[in-house]
Amino acid sequence: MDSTAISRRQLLALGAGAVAASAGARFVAWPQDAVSAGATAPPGTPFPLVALDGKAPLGQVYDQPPNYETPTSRLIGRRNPPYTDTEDYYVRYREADVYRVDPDRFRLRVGGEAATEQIDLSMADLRDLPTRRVGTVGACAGLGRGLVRPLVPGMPWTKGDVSCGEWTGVPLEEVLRLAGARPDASVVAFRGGRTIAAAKRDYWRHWDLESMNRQGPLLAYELNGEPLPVWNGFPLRVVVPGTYAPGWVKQVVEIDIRRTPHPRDWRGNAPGTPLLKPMSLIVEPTDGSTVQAGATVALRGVAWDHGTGLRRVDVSVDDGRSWIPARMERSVGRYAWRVFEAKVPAGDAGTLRVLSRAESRDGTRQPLDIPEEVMADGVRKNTAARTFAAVLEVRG
Ligand SMILES: Nc1nc2c(c(=O)[nH]1)N[C@H]1C(S)=C(S)[C@@H](COP(=O)(O)O)O[C@H]1N2
Ligand SMILES: [Mo]
Repeated sequence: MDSTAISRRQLLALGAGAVAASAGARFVAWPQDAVSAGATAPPGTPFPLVALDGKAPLGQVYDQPPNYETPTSRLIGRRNPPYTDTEDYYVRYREADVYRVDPDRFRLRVGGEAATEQIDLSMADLRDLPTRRVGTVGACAGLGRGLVRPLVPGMPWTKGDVSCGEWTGVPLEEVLRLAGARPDASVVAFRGGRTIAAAKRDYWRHWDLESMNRQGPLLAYELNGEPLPVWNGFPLRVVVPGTYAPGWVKQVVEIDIRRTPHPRDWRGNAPGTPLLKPMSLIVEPTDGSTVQAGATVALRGVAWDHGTGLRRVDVSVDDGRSWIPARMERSVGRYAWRVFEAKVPAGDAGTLRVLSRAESRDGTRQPLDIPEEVMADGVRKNTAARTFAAVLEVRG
């Protein structure tokens, strides 16, 4: 039995049966005969584990474009915990044909209406500039989308389009300064290296400069002390600590310094800085694990916010009627996730649903469900800030 095996019951508990059924032929169906003997804990993704070149096996949510989620069992890395190991860091692309850049010929163009110069920087130029190293959670706005009912359109991620990495690169302000950014520059837009063929347009993302600068943005060329994997943006990508990752443009080749919104921003929203909402995920035991009735279950998870700092994390085994405080490990950095631990009673045989809830120092709490207005206002919105239960099987 390979490590992807998971029972149909576990799959249904995760809601992935519906995902696979509704998602159409391009999604790889879960093998009918892949029945877990219960000997090993499931990896923590309902999708088949497939390795991209240079990456570890990840949950293949979609193949082309590559959308691969980190199994929950691997969110906390082994080499430098709590950071996710580089090869396990999730992969999300809109381009089917990922831009492979010759680093010696790569140039980053920087200029725009609110800059005095237009400059082209090589990787050697960028490496000569001052560096910044920062640990941060990177989270897709679609985190958990495939677990939301009713199902909403978009990649049906479960709990793995999120990771925590330590990034090294050039502070963005250094590059803006070299291009002579004017005092009235208010928007910065980034372009990814290749036109998205299916959409026939470039991946431009714009940010509000002032609020982005408060997060300490960088142009990163290393993840966890190693050159970026192609799949995570080699040779250069945008990283804005404490924010959702859609605007962390990978293979960034152009920066446009502006006074007005970029006309071709991918989403067409007003330029902003999408701060991470308080969030937590239980990573151990993984979904579908079996525990003994009457036993005490040791839980481990990760929790984060946009840099305010967490006040507490609590867990619940009664759908939020009562809460048990979790113990938090020390913070390794304001934007990194924190590991928490708690013990809960397994209770009687059946299904055990465990909730976790993070609260930041400013009093903001992770909601138990998606706020009404988000669901009402359209399905493509951010589904990422809510509670996703850990679903365990209690054996009598
Ligand atoms: N060039 C490019 N950059 C991109 C994207 C993309 O499709 N193309 N996707 C964005 C989205 S939606 C996310 S969530 C993050 C994912 O980063 P990762 O693949 O390194 O985890 O990259 C962002 N940067
Ligand atoms: Mo994303």
